[in-house]
Amino acid sequence: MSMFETALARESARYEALVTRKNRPAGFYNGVYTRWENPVLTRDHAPLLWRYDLNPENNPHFMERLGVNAVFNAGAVKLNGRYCLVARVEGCDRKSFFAVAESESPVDGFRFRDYPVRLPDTCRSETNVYDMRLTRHEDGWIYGVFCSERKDPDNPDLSAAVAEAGIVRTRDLETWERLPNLVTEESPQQRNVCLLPELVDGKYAFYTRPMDGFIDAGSGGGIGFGLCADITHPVIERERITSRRKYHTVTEAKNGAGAVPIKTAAGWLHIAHGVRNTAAGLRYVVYVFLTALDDPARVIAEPGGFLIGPRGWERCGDVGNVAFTNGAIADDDGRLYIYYASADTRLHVASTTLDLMVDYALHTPPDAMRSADCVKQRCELIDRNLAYLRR
Ligand code: M1P
Repeated sequence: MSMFETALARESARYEALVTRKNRPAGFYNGVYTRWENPVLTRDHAPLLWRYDLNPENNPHFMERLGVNAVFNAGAVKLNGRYCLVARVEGCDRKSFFAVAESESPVDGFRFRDYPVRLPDTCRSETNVYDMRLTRHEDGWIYGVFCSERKDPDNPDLSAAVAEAGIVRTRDLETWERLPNLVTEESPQQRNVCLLPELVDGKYAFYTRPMDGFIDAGSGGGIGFGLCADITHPVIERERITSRRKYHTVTEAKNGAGAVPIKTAAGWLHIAHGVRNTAAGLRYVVYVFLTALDDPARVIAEPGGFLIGPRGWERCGDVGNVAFTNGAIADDDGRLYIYYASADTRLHVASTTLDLMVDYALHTPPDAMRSADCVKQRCELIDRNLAYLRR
């Protein structure tokens, strides 16, 4: 066999072993969710087709021509009985794009389709796209809302950028119609925007994230909420703040929508992200809150602390100390799969149920906001436990 044939056979076998590898629960317990041992998507899940020139005449050394650096932050939806993830794939050239990976199982067996998503290219200055949230809307479309990023033309700083919410819609995750980017009249920048599956007062309802700049939330008070009458000319005139950023909590520096909110009998379940500053940089975690069914902007429960924080090797990667979600799938039987990425590098799954998440949301105490009050909160739990154990 030629060197080319040997390498192709070896890499093909390695790829098949990876995508057919069975997953199993990891040794982590908190009673709320199960972490699974293997990531569901990694850079190694990118098909050889995308990376190598498979013609030995062009590529006698079987060299990777277009490398993939990371596969992470995925929107999620169940379609035709299959678990579908629209992942953020980042090439070695730093540009991100979207690609659909699907499986019959929620926890393993994900394979990418042959081609990445060919997003309609409607704006020449758009440089990077990422983090699509998929909403199966009551109007019959599946919407994808994502970050559309371009260089800030008014700022000579090479890193100065402008983030907006791009919108596409599809019925099959194959053909995508692009709509104009969302305009939020009160906020110059937007990232982490997602669309509620139901109309509110006959309008399309978006969770937004008002920001002053590309990185800093600045005066943006937290996760916003706004209505738009016409999805084909999407304009939000006014944003109301839902889950607020607060001093000395997991959301102090920033927060943002995560998975598209899921309707439960107790309220809309939000699995969002919160950011704090540390001496080692920003730390991203996944946290939860519920909003009212009759007013999806009104928070009715917000457990203190985080649901998923980066643990063990999840802390390591391109952007360390990041746990981030933008997709979850709730099955008809109440099982829930939260797809979360670690360190902007790979995608994991955590499994739970809607009942467990509602119990978590309603019965986890809120943040007591001060060390002294947190100690009181913990001592009350210990008191109750000791009284119960000694009964
Ligand atoms: O690097 C961590 C995350 O940073 C951004 O989130 P935010 O806008 O809240 O800072 C996003 O770009 C996200 O993709 C990334 O995972």
